[in-house]
Amino acid sequence: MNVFEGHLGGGGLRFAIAASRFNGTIVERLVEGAVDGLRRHGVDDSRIDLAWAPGAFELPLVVARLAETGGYDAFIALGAVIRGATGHYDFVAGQCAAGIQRVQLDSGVPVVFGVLTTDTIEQAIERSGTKAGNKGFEAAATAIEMANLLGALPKREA
Ligand code: INI
Repeated sequence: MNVFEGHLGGGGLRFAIAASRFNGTIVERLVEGAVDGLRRHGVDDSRIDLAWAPGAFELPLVVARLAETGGYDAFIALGAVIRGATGHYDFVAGQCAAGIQRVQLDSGVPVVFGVLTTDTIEQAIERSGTKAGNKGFEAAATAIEMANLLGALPKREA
């Protein structure tokens, strides 16, 4: 039996984080968590790029453009879509998730969905470095695991 899995060593890998400025105080905490997660798994700072988009809706396009370069092993999309009083929520959250999935399937490069989708700002705060951990840190670990898993999976024969 052959078993394939991705280890959590990030040395030698290259990552880009795409983050959204909307709900920026929360997303900045997610970015800090993701960078901390990458560093603590052996990723050198020189191998981490960070791009800021206006909102979560724009994240898929930013990642798609970065993916065109062919220069990254995985992407981490970070944002915070908070239901609050806005009717925008379902459109922004749904299209962001669908777009990110599309980019990773089209590009063949992992794009981790580190976008908080919560009913309240309190729930978002809990997930960005307080009592429910930091989803940015978790996203970094997932990105490393997926990059290594794809590297380990069988390749198409030439
Ligand atoms: N963008 C977010 O990242 N989070 C939100 O909660 C949000 N809400 O609630 O509206 C939001 N809207 C902006 C959206 O992402 C786009 O930037 C905007 O619609 C322009 O395309």
